[in-house]
Amino acid sequence: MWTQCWLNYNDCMKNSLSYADYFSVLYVDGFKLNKAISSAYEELQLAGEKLWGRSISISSSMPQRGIAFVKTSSDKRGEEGYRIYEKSGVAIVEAATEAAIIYGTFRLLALFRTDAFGIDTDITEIPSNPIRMLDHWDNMDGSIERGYSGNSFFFVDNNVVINERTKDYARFLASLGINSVAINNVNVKDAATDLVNDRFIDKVAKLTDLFECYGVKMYLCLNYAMPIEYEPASADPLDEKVIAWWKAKMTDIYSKVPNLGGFVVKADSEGRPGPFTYGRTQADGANMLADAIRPHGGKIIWRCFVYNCQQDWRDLKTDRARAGYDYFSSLDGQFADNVILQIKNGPMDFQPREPISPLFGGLRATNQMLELQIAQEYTGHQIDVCYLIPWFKQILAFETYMNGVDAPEDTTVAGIISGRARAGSTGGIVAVTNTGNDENWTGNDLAAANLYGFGRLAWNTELDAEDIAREWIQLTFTDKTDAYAEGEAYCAGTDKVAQDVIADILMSSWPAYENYSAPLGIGWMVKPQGHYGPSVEGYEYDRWGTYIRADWEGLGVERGPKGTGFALQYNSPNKEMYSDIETTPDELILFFHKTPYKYVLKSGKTVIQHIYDTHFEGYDEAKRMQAAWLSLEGKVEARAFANVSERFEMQAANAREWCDIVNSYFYRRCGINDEKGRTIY
Ligand code: GCV
Repeated sequence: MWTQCWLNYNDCMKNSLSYADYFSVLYVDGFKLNKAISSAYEELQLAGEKLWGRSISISSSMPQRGIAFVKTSSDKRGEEGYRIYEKSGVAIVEAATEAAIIYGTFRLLALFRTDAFGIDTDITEIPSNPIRMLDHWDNMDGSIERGYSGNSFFFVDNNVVINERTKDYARFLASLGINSVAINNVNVKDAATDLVNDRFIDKVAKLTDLFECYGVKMYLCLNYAMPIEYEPASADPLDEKVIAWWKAKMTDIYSKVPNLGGFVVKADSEGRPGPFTYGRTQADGANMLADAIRPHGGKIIWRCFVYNCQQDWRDLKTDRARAGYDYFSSLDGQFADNVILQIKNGPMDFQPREPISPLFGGLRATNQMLELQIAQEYTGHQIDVCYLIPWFKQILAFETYMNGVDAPEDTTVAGIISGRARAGSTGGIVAVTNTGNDENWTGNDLAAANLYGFGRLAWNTELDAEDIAREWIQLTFTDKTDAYAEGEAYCAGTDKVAQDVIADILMSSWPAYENYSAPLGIGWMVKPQGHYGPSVEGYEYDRWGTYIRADWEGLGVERGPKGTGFALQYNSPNKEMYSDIETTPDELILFFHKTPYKYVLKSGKTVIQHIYDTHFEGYDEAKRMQAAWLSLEGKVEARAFANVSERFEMQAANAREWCDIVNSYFYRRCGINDEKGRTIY
């Protein structure tokens, strides 16, 4: 079996008894009782039964007391927005589409469960982002690339699996208003190419239908090089035979899976073939597919993770950070309107901290999506706790100055991807997901806060990271344990002290991880390949373009005008800010500048003292968080307690390795003593 995460209707919220009466009848006005509407009804039945022992029947008219789904026009709230309000004893979810009704139903349940619904409730929700997506890197043999929570629940032994667990996953997505999911790895290999062939297409159709019943569009990752295996024997996007082949292929796919959202494509990246192979541009490749899919209403989500992964470490001029902008900025305005460029948050690769990709704000006439990673590839493998939502908030708030300093439009990253920055554009937000078939879905129980948090933030980028965490705690830790006698607080989710402890752990976790792993934006001091644990020079003499360039005098990559020039890819005034070491924010100084160990930061500390201090502090924080968690023994359900306790044990050991190895490495390099005289080896 598997857990229900934040849909844990094991509630011990006796104070919410007054809500029970809503769970008597459901009135459906203007919708047919099928697909997402019937899923929403089913969810109400499940929750009513489990929370209050009530069963709900269908009423043919507005009841005296109950719940109602009401269809309205899409004018005010768009296709996906909804209104939740109470009117004379009836809890009403009002929306234009079935998908919006199911999102609203889950929200209504969350309001009940957090005791936040009342006769004055009148909430209108409109999603911030058109596309709110999760990308799976699941392979068809069942493995997951960068997966830290078991194997795939979509694929086993080169086959597609559809079962109750798949349905529960769809419920999780709908409960957050996630409206898109790509189920297979962007590295499309082996059997995965056949997801669009007769071998698997029926199962793809079934899965797509299942997700549709939860308001979620399913996407597939596409093997761009596929026609090489067929009669065109080429993947040249300007070759007539290739064009005709893809047109026929899309027609065939959509005749069998008419509700498929479209395709995500990784091309010309890390060994994946692409248009460069034929001397064509990324726009040539994307537009060819976009043209073929256009008659069927699908989208092409084209990734910008294109760089040379065969770099010579001796080459000090080439800078991987530049690659995305160098390849894509000159193509601005050339992409078809059903193409969306998917851009990783940073110019490198999901490090604990990076600057924001200069493509945001560099592209002015192209649809863009922000790609984040909640799979904790570089942030602790879901062994270490690392609640990423505070980091994502910073990314979204970054001001790109796309239209100059005084532009009235919202030209933050959030503004660009939502479509607010440019009339007629579309976009969205996607995360590489952290789920697998582990009992608790996410390896570490606390990592589910990232899945929940991403979904909530994707829906509303204005939400506060700590509020999201607290809501997640309230909805998740609902098992009554022996620590709570009747009449007291009933479970960790409602116990203010326990809630504070968990919220504090989550909110402290990303800064702690950054402290013990990657100070001042340096990144990449991880063990190669696996990416868990320290190896300061693990990537230094390799081909990946991921160098720290440490010597006896200092460390960091010079990316200002006298170095690789990466800083110049930003709009003013960011360009000037990052070009000058004196104005570069401390937290990114080593990303942008080769900096002497004795350089004094804006904090007043030298670089080397900052390195020592943050590593000791990070390790101390890991131990403090561990002790805080252990104080919850008996208060959180035994399984979750054991799961997180075991992982904290590993996290403390990992933090110690990071602290001692990084500090010793730099001490040995520069010979400068720690001002506080702590043990460095
Ligand atoms: C799916 C990084 C990861 C790869 C991943 C790639 C990508 O390089 O380490 O595992 O491949 O990013 O985003 O395509």
